[in-house]
Amino acid sequence: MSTIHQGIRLSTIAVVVAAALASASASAVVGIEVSSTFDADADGWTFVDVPGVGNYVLIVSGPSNVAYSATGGSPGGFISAKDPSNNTFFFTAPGKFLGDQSAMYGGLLKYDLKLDPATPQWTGDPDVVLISDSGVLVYDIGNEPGSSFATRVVPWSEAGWRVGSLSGTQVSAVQFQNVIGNLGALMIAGEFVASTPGIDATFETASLDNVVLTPVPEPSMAVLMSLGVLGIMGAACRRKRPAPK
Ligand SMILES: [Ca+2]
Ligand SMILES: [Ca+2]
Repeated sequence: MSTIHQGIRLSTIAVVVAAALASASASAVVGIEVSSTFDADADGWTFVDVPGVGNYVLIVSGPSNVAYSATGGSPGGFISAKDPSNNTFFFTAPGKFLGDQSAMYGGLLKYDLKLDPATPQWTGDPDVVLISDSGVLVYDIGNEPGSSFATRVVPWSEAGWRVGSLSGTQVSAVQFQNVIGNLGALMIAGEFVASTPGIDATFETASLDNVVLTPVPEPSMAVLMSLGVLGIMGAACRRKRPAPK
C-alpha cells in the first residue's frame, strides 16, 4: 500500500468517526434508566384496588401501603401486597416513573413478579396500565406469573398496547407518546388468581422486585463499538503491511 493510499484510508476513517460522533450528539435526548430494587424500603410504591375488566381509573380502595421485606427478593428487598377483594389490585409506581417519560420511548419496562398461590388463574385483566389525561392504555404479556420471581417485559412503545381494555383498539405511536409524555399513573397488576368469595387461599399475595424503566441503548455505545471495530481493522491493516525492502 502506498503512502498516498494509506493517507486516504485514514482520512476516510476520520470522517466516519466524526459522522458517528455528530449523530450521537444530535440524538442526545435519551432517558436515564429509572428503577426500584427495594434495597432499603418500598421506594414510594403503593397498591390500589379497582373494579378491573376495563375499569382501571375508579379506585375502590387505596392507595394502600405495601408490605416491605428486606430479604427474600431477587436479590435483597422486595415488596408485596395481598389481594384485598374480589376486585382487581395493582401496584402503583412512585413519581420518578411518572410525568414526562417520552425520553424512554422505544425502551422497556421490566420487573420481577411472583404469586402465592398462583392458581386458579385469572386472565381478565392486563399486566400493566398507564393512565394520563390523554387516556388509559393497557398491555397484556400473554402468560401468567408463577410462584417464583421471574422477569416480565413490557415494551415502552405502542406495539401490543390497547386503548382502555384488553378488547380495546390498538394504540398508535402518537397515542402512546401522548400518554407517556404526561403520565399520571403506572400500574403493575398483582391480580392473577380467580377469587372465590369466602375462600382465603384464593386471595393471592403478589410480590414485586427490580422494576426498571430503561431507554433504548445509548448511541454513544454504538459509537464506542464502531470505534472498537475500526481499531481492530486498523490493527489488521498494520499486520498485513509488507515489511519495507
Ligand atoms: Ca430487590
Ligand atoms: Ca382481587
